[in-house]
Amino acid sequence: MTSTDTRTQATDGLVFPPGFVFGAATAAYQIEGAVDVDGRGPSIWDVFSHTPGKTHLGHTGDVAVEHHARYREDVALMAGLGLSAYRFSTSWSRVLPEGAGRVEQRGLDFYSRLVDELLGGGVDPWLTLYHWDLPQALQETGGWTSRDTAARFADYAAVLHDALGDRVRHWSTLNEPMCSALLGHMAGQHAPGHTDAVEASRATHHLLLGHGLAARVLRERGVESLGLTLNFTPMTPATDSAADADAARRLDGQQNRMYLLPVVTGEYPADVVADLAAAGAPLPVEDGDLEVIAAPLDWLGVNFYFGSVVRATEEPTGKASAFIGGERVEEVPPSGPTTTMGWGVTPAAFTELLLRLRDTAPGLPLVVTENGSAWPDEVSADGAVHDPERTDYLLTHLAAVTDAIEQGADVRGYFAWSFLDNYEWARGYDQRFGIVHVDYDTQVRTPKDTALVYAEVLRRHR
Ligand code: IFM
Repeated sequence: MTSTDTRTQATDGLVFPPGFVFGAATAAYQIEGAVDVDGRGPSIWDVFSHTPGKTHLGHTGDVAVEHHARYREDVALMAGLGLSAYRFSTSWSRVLPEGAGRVEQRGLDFYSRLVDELLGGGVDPWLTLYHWDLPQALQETGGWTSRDTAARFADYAAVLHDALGDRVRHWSTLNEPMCSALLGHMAGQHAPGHTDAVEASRATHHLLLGHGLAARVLRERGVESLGLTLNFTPMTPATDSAADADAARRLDGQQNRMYLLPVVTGEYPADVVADLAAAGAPLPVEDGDLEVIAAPLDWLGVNFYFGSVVRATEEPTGKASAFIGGERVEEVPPSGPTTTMGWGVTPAAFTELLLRLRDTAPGLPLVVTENGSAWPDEVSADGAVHDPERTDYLLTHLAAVTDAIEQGADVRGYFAWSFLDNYEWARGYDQRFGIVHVDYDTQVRTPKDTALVYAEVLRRHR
C-alpha cells in the first residue's frame, strides 16, 4: 500500500457538511518575530519574556519563526495543502505602538500584504484582533485591570477594520480571555505575570467589555461574520462525592461558564460571582455593560485541547487557572497517552463540549478555532516528519466534530492549531504544535505527516 492509500484510508468516514471551513491557526507573537521592525512598539509579552525566569530557558518571541519576513512562503504552503482559511492575529502594538493614538502605517501595511497574499492564494483570512499581546504602554496605565483599556481596544478594532475591512470578511475580537485574565493576573504564568485575584476579576470584566465595545464598532462598519474565541476545558468530577462535584462546578465556573454565559446570556454565573465576592474580588460591572458584552454574534470560536477529571482536596493546591488562590481542587493525572504539554487525549470530551454548547447557546453557530496537540517531533532521515500521535489526535478529534454535528451541533469550521511550530508562550520553543515543522536554526518548513493527512481530508471534502 502506498502512503497515499494509507492517508486516503485514514480519512474514510470523515464527512462534513457542504461549506464546512477547514483551516489552520496561528497568533502574532508566536510566529512573527521582527519585534523591532517598522516601528512596532513593545507588548506585554516582549517585557514578560525578557524577564529572567519567566519562560522556558528564557525563550522570547524576538525571532519566532520569522513569519513577518516569510509570510509569502507560509501562505504558499497553506495554499499547497488546500487550506480554505487561515486564522491569524494582528499585533496591536505593531499597528498602534503606544496602544492608542498614533497609527503606524508600516504595521498596517504588513497585514495588508498578508491579506492580499492569502486572497491571492485562495485562502480566506480569519482575523483575530487580540491574542494576548497588549501594548506595554497600555499595561503601564493599568492594562486590562483598567476600564479604559476596553475603550482603547475598540479604537484599535476600528483602525484595523478601516484598513482591512474591504478584504477581510471574518472578524474575531479576543482569543481565550480566560487565559489573559487568569494565567496573566492570577497564576502569573503569562504576561503581565501578576498574581492577584482582584486584578484577575477586573481583567475578566474589562476583556469582555472590550470584546463587546469592539464588536459594536465592527458591526457599525458592516461586519457580517463576527465572533469571539473562548477556550473550554470540560470538568468531570473524579467521583460521585458531593465534594468532587463541587470542585468540578467551581473550576467549570471559573474557567468556562465565566466567559461563555455573559456573552450568550448577558449574565455572569451567579455561583462564581458569589465566590468572587466572598474572596474579596468582585467584578467591576457598571450599568449597561452586560448588554454590550452580550451583543449578538455570528459564531462562537471554540478552542478545545483536553477534558479534565477533577477532585476536591483538603488543602489549597494553588491551582493555576482559578480565581481563588486557595482553591481546594486538583486535576487527576490523565490516563492513556499524554502530549508533551502533559495533556490527556480526550476526543469524547470534545463531542460532549460541542453538544453542551449546542444546548447553552442554541442558534449560535460554532467554529472550532483551535484544536491540536504537541509531540516530540523530529525530521527523519527520509526528510519527513512522522508524527503518528498527532495524526491520530487530528483524526479522532475531527471524528468527534462529525459526531457532534450528527447530534445537532451547528459546527461550521475547524482550524488546526497550529499551522507552524511556534513560540508556545511560557513553554518557549519546547512544545511543537505545528502541522508544519520548523527547524528553529534554519527556519526551514517541512509539512509533517499530519499536514498531508489533513490535506487529504480537505481534498475529499472539496
Ligand atoms: O499556543 C496556544 C495558543 O496561543 C492559545 N491556545 C492554546 C495553544 C496551545 O497551548
